[in-house]
Order: sequence, then C-alpha cells, then structure tokens
Amino acid sequence: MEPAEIKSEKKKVVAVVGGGLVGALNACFFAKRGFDVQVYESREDIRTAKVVKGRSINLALSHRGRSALKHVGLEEKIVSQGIPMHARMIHSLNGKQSPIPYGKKGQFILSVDRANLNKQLLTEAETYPNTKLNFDHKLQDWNAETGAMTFVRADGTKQQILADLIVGCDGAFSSIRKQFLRRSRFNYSQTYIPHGYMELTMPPRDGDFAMKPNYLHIWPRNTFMMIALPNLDKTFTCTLFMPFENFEEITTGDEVLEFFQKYFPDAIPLIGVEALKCDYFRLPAQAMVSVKCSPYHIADKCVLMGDAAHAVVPFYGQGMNAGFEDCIVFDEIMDQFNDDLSEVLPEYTRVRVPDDHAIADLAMYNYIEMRAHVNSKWFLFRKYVDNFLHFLMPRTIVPLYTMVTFTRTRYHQAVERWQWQNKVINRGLFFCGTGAVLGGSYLLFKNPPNVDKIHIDVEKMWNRLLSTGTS
Ligand code: FAD
Ligand code: EGU
Repeated sequence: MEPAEIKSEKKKVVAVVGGGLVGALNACFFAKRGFDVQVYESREDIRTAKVVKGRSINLALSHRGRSALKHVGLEEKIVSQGIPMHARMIHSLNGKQSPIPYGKKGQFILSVDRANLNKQLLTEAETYPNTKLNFDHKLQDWNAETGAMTFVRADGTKQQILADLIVGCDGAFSSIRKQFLRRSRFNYSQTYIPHGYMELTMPPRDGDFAMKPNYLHIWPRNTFMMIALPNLDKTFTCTLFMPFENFEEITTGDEVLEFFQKYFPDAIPLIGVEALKCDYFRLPAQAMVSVKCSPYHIADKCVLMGDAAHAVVPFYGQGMNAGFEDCIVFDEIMDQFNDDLSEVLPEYTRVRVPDDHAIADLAMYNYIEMRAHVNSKWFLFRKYVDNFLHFLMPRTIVPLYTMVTFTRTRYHQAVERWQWQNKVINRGLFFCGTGAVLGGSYLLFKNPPNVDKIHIDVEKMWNRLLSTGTS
C-alpha cells in the first residue's frame, strides 16, 4: 500500500508493529476506539501456517491479563479454553507432592496455550472492519522524524508505509526500539541471566494426565528448577531452568538420565526415558533477557508496549500479563485525554514506567531468591508463613504474589506495600525474639545451670532457652 492511500482516509492510522500476544490485543483496543488499524507481523499467519509446531507451549494467565481480555470481550472464551490451576504442587526430591493453594476457593490462575491465544486474538482483531492484518511484513527500519516505516517481505520486496501513530509490540528484540536507542536521554538496560530454559513434553498416561492437572507443578532445586503446566490435550509442558554451563555439561542421553535421576527422579517415568534422552537434544537451551527502558514514547508518533518496552524474566509468570495491562492503561489514558496523542504518550510513559520497572525488578529478585536458596522445604515453609500471616491479619498482610497475581494493584505500589509489610513482620519477630530472650534469661537466672562445668555450647543454650521458655 502506498502512503497516500492510507493518508487519504479521514480516520487516524495506527500501525501496530508485531502481531504477537500484545500486538494482536492492542489492535482490538485501537479498533474499538475507531482508528484505522494496520497490524504488521513478520511471520506468516499462524492460523494458516503449514509448518505447525507440534508441541504446545503454555503460559500462566492471571487477573491483569484477564482484565485486558475482558475489555475486548474475549475473557470468557479464553478462560473456557484454559486449565485452572488452584494451587502449586511442590515436588520434593523423594517424590513427595505437597499442594499450596494460590488463595481462597475460586482463586486460581489459568494455563493457556500460547498459539491458541494468539490465534484467537488475531481472529478477534479481524472482526473489526477498520482493522487489517498484514503478515509477512518485517519491519526493517523506520524514521523517527517522519514516522516512515520500511517493511521487507519474504520475496525480498520492500514497502514504505506511513502512519499517524506507531505502536511497537515487536517483542524483546524490538526493531522499533532501535530508533529509541539512537536518541538522547533514552535510558536502556538489558541483562541476560546465566540460566537458560528448555521445554520438554510430558505425554498423557493411559489416556489421562500423567499428574494432577489443576496445579502448577514445581520442582524447586536451588540452581535447577522445573515447572510444568497442563495442556488441553492432556500433556504437560515442563520447563527446565538451569545455568547454561550445566546444560552444556550434559552431552549424551545417559547423562540426561543421570541428571534427572539425581534431581527430578519422579519425572523420568512420566516424561519417558526414551523421550527424555531425545527431546533434550532437539533444541538448545534458550536465553532469558530482562530489558528496562524509558521513555516509552517519541513525541506523539510512537509508543512501545509489551516485551518491546519491558522484557522480564519469567519468574513471576507476569510478562504477558503486564503487557496486556499496558493496553488497558494506555486505553484509560486515551479516555482521559480524548485521544490527544501529544498528551497521551507522555502521560503513558509517566504512569507506566514505574510499574513495568517494578515487575521487572520483582521477577529478577525472585530469580535470584529461587536460585540462591529455594529448595522444596524452604518454598513450602515460606508460602505457609505468608499464607498464615495473611490468615491472621487478612487486611494488614497480603502476600506479594497475591497482589501481583490476583489484583490490579499498581506493581510499584505492591512493592512498596510488600516492603512495609516486611518491616512490620520483622518488628513483630524482633519483639517476640526480645521477649523470648528476656523471659529465657529470667528463667535461667532463677534456675542457674551447674556452674562447675561451664563450657559454652551455643546450640545447647538455644535448646535450653527454647525449652524453658515454652515450658
Ligand atoms: P512477543 O510475544 O514476542 O511477540 C512479538 C511479535 O512481534 C512476534 O509475533 C514477532 O514475530 C513480531 N516481530 C518481531 N520483530 C518484528 C519486526 N521487525 N517486524 C514485524 N514483526 C516483528 N508471561 C506470562 O504472563 N505468564 C507466563 O506464564 C509466562 N511464561 C513464560 C515462560 C517463558 C519460558 C518465557 C520466555 C516467557 C514467559 N512469559 C510469560 C512472558 C511472555 O512470553 C511474554 O511477555 C509475551 O509473549 C510478550 O508478548 P509480546 O506480544 O510483547 O511479544
Ligand atoms: C515460570 C515459568 C512459583 C511459567 C514464581 C511461583 C513461571 C510460570 C512464583 C513459566 C514459581 C515461581 C507465580 C504465579 C508463576 C508461585 C508467582 C512462574 C508461571 C511468585 C511456562 N509464578 N509462574 N510466583 O507462586 O507469583 O507459584 O514457564 F516457581 S504463576 Cl518462579 Cl502466581
């Protein structure tokens, strides 16, 4: 299409670059507002693609993502095609499984199929007469002054396209963002973590799920971790997280087996010995990157959303959810400023940057925490403590994951509240601790130990303090 053709329309043209999860959803939001929406996606249409990837890859969808889907009337449909996960199932090394609920009855997250979600969003976007999907359009370059974009197609042909607003939804390695990087006062940081991930499929057993389906299965092993989410076809997609150097140390099928024998023995019969030996080498481990930047906009011309603005490591299950929430936040600001882009774009940056940076930090924090000391016992203990304190003081102490997963509390406020709660909890522990020490000292004073053979044994002192303190 020639620029003139688009410009001749009265409606403002919004070019959404990237037809992934956030791009396709954003197309619906802009179409609803009456813009002329053009989506440009580098890949072919995944709904009609001949080479279909056999495996299903899934994602955890929670409240923020669902809220965004609700805005475009897709919530029920997507939820009905998802599998509710009411609890985590923690797999200990000895094979013991312990469930920890996510919340009260009726509070759950959903395992949704990424490809299916993307297809449904594209189909929904297409139902608007003012939306056009352009597949096989790869953005090669664009000009931040004029807003002119150059797309290349599989056959090598190039096209120049103009739009009133460019919305960069082209993922963690965004081409749109490249022009931001050339500008003054643009902040940017990217960090690759030492871990990679690998997806393995756990087939159905006797025609049914090999493990309980309505759980997010977790094998926490400090530096190694595996997570499994259920699929509608009764398979589970297992994601193994471990440092690249450990991935590289394993070079033969037998070594894979040996590794699983040591860390995930209960998963071996469920994935299958032969499948495991083979699947491990099908694809190399994938990298994970965290990207933070600001501002998210250039004048009234261009704005970044989703992973293009904030790729986060997957250790909070929030990347897509945050990207979907970006669309709601932008939409609300559009309402507030009557679609005046010169006002809306700076306001969007002002409002959204602190929240996206907060979730990027939280996800990275959780990665470091899990890697440092989260084995199954510690994970269980921490979640029990969190849930117990919430049970005792439901209004004062709300677990961080609850605010992140089941509310639309602004991410940066969730972090502030969490830090405040930690202070309260630590003070509580401190007072209990001082109380115990004072009480214990008093009892020791009244019943002095045998002074003849004093030798200081800290462990014994503690045991004594504890037993006298509680008796
Ligand atoms: P993408 O999904 O990457 O889509 C970008 C699109 O842009 C693609 O279709 C691409 O083809 C297209 N594109 C790229 N370059 C160009 C170009 N030059 N021209 C035209 N088109 C282009 N999030 C959750 O909420 N829950 C989870 O449980 C979860 N689990 C995850 C597990 C793993 C292992 C990983 C890695 C991520 C996980 N995420 C999860 C994060 C989630 O995958 C991303 O946040 C989400 O896919 C971002 O969507 P997006 O549309 O911004 O980017
Ligand atoms: C990682 C990879 C458990 C899908 C964080 C919890 C994730 C997901 C947790 C992946 C964990 C970790 C939370 C949810 C979710 C937990 C959460 C992580 C989905 C703090 C497909 N994480 N994930 N936290 O609480 O809030 O259960 O690949 F192991 S869902 Cl790392 Cl709620």
